Formats: sequence, C-alpha cells, structure tokens
Amino acid sequence: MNNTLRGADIVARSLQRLGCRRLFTLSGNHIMSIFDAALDIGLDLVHVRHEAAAVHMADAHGRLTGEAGVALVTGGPGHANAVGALYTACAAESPMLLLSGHAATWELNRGGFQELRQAEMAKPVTKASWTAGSVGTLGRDIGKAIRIALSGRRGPVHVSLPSDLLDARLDESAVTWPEAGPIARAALGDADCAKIVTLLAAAERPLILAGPQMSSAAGRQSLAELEAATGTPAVILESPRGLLDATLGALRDVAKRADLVVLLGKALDFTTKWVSAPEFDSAVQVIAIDPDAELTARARREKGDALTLAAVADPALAAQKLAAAAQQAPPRSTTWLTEARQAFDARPPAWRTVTSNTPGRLHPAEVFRVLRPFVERDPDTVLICDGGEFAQWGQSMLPVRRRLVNGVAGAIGGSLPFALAARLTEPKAPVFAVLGDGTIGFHISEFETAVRRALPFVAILGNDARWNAESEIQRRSYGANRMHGCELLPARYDQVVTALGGHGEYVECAADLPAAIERALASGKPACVNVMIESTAAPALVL
Ligand SMILES: Cc1ncc(C[n+]2csc(CCOP(=O)(O)OP(=O)(O)O)c2C)c(N)n1
Ligand SMILES: [Mg+2]
Repeated sequence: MNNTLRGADIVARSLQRLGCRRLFTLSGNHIMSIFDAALDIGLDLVHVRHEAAAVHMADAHGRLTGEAGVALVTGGPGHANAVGALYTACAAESPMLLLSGHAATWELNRGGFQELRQAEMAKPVTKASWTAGSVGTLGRDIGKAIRIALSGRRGPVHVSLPSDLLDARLDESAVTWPEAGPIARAALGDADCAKIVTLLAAAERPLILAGPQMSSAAGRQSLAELEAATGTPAVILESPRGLLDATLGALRDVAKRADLVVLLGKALDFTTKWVSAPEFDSAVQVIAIDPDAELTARARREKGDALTLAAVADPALAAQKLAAAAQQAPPRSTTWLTEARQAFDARPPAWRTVTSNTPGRLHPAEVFRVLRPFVERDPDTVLICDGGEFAQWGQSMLPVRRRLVNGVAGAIGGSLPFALAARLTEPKAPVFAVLGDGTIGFHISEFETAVRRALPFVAILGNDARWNAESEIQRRSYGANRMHGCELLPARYDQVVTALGGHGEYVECAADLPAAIERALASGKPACVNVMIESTAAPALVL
C-alpha cells in the first residue's frame, strides 16, 4: 500500500501544489479523510463555527490576496449552509473554491446519508459547479476549479467530493497532478485602446465606473493612475446603493452630467441604473470593457447604438494600458475632474459637529469622527464594512484604502469572518470591522474562532437595538406608525465576546469612545466595542 494515495490525499496535495496553504473549514463525516490528509502535508485548517463563515473567509482571502481562497465543508446540511454565502462571493467576483463532501456514489438515489443534489444547488451562485466523477481525476478537478475561479470575470467555483472517491486508493504513478501556471488574461487591443483614449479626450464630461476587480489595493492604485492620466473621474461601484453609494458622496449629480461612461469590468446592472435616463443624460454614450463576452453582449442589447465600443479585456490590464497611452496624449483640462472629485468628497459640514439627541446614545457621525484617526494611523489598516444603516455611515466617513465591503450582493453578516481572514492574510495590519447589532448575530460565534486562533481585530458595533435599515424602509413606505417586526434588545454583545475569551467594551457617551478603542487595540485580543447609538437613516448625499 506504500505507493498508493487516497483520493483525500490527492485533493490535499493538489491544493498544496497550487499554492494553497490554508483551508477554511467545518468538520463533518464526509470530509474527515481530507482533515487526515491535511495533517501529513501541514495544510492549516482554520475551523469555524458555521459553514457560511468558512465561505466568507475564503471570499475575503480571495479578494485580499488575488489567489483563490478555499472553503471545505461536509455534505448535505454543511453544503446547504455554505451555499448562501457564495451569493456574496459571486457578486463580488471573488476567486474562491468551495469543496463539499458528498454522499458516496454507491448511495446515490437510494436515500444515502445526507444525500443532496449539491452541484445543482450551488450552480446559480458559482461560475461552475460539478461533482467529481473518479479518484483518478480529482487532481484535475481541483486544478480546473481554481483556474476557472481565477480566469476572466473571477468568482466562486464549487466541486462536490463523494466520500467513496476520497477513501479510494490509487497508485501514485497513476495520479494526474494539476499544473500551477499563469492565468491568461485578455489584453485590450491596440486599436481599441487608441480609440478609447481618443473618445475620452473628445468627451466633455467622461466618467469611469469600475467593477469589483478594481477594489483591491492594487486595483485602486491603478484606477487612480488612470484617472490622473486621462483626467477622467474614476470610481468603483461596489454598493447595492449604486449611484447613492455612501462612499461616493454626490456621485449621482456627476453621473447625471456625464456625456461618456466607461464601464471598466463593471456589469451594466441595477447599480448603474443601466446608464439610462433619468439618472443619466439620454444622449450619454457608453464604452464597455469586460473580461466576459456575455456582459459586453448584454451591454450591446441594453444600449444599442449608444454603446460606442465594446471590448473583451481584463479590466486591470486595460486600466494600465489606457493610462500609459493617455500619458502620451496632450493633457486635458482638469476642470471636470476637479468638479467631480469635489462632489465625491463632499460631506455636509454638519457631520463635523452633529451629536445625538438621546442621552446614553451616540449619533453614528460621532462614532466615525472618533474612529477615523485610528483607521488612518497605519496605512496598512484593513477596514471592513458590513451593510445596514450604521455601516453606511462608516462607509461614508472613513478613508478608503484597503477596504472590504459586502458588495453589490447587499448581504449582511460577512464582516466578522472577513475580519478573521484579513487578520490571517495580514498578520501585522490593524483590522477594523464596522457592523450593526442585527448583523453581529449572524456570526458572533466566530469570536471564539478568533480567540482560539489568536486573531486580534476590533469590531465597532453600532447598537441601536433594531434592524434599522428595514425600519427605515417601513417609515418611508408605510409611515412612522407602521414600523414593527424590526426591534431588537439593546443586548450586551460586548459581554458575549468577553465570555468567548475576547475583549469587550461598552460605550454610551462619545467622550468614552477613544479610550475604549485604545483599550480594545491594546488588549491584543479579538475585541468588540459595543457603542449604543441613535437609530439614524443611512446618509444620502445629493448636492
Ligand atoms: C442576508 C441578508 N438578510 C437580510 C437583509 C436585509 N437587511 C439589510 S440591512 C438590515 C438591517 C441590519 O441591521 P443592523 O445590523 O442592526 O444595522 P442597522 O441598519 O440597524 O444600522 C437587514 C435586515 C440583507 N441585506 N441580507
Ligand atoms: Mg441596528
């Protein structure tokens, strides 16, 4: 038996050959063979408290490193728990792989233990999803899955692994190992590049709307270079609030005046309002650059003749090439760019001084005025913002350098797993997570994971004892006397975190907040600063 390997060994070693050092996982009958295989090759198992957290962590790993994050869960219910979180990774175009154990092939259609049509279930939230068919091809499956996750428009891939294939043995010489190698990226053609530079120069008020791939630190840098080289304001649309993204100030006013919009790896979707009237000028022209031909085709269908040019190309490569080409062209006036930047950066002066009207509660602006210098203290800080009204204030008032948000999926709950994954990939950088009290309930048990793994970060919790984003919808749509079903208790989440071995702070007045954050950082533990806040609608900025 010395020269044979189990299917589980082939899976673990294939991952290792492709550069994977860490699995985000939750144990279960179907995958214990992979846990066993991981031991022999030193694959780090980050074992978590809910399968969705494992997926969120693999998602964050993918976004932060540009390498595929890997989540490993058990079959049936473990897989079902994981699938929901793929929605966020899919919308964020995050390269990651979900490996799920699966009932043995000989059990299928016979009422096998935890039998489920897993690949079908994951299909709508992945780029590709399949069930491995033989022990001999497991290595190829892993290689193919990671390649798909990292190619073109990136995103999650799922492979189900039947337990009998993981237990089966194969002679080592018969194993096909996956090849690590560069992923081909479609370059922007020279002619298209020249044409786009000319169109940008000819436009009076051009605007670049970029997609999720540009939201990494490197992506933001190259977008800033493109903006400077072309004199064209360039923003990333990464919020389901679209043109009303709290981060982007009065973008909506800028969009209305644009005469040319370049979609740079940004799907023509609801967040862009399909670049149509009344949000945009009815004569606006559109250029679509996207790695996915289906999306450039969709832009063509939607925009018809208003689509001046469509190119299938990697957005990051295209940004670099366009910037380099534009640097050779005569510089354009900076008037429009200056105007647009002022609009993006504009915040009401009242935010500098606003305070709460309720004793024992802070206004969200008070919280973020205090937090800002902490986030700015270290340029490597990773800032994580969840959804909900409180976190929108954070998105609007905190600097964006290295930031993870839930993304256009608009799903709440991922921020605590994101924080753990960020701490693992960035062992030295401070990590802050901003979230609401409803949201913290989704994955609060991951504080135990963080304590167990010694992964310090600081969660800034805005506690208004309600699911306020939904309360606000009720107020707007049905009236202040019809707000119900969204109340929560003003619970002591800080004490939950303390009980799990972390550090808790409870804050009811702004003057106490700086010292509380300082103590949270100094504790060296995963920490929760539970700040009691006034329920306040998310900021909407239109000048
Ligand atoms: C997975 C998921 N479930 C439900 C929602 C709907 N939703 C969006 S924000 C929100 C309220 C969040 O409450 P909280 O975290 O307390 O933040 P707040 O709005 O109160 O500041 C809800 C329920 C969602 N976006 N995603
Ligand atoms: Mg709340």
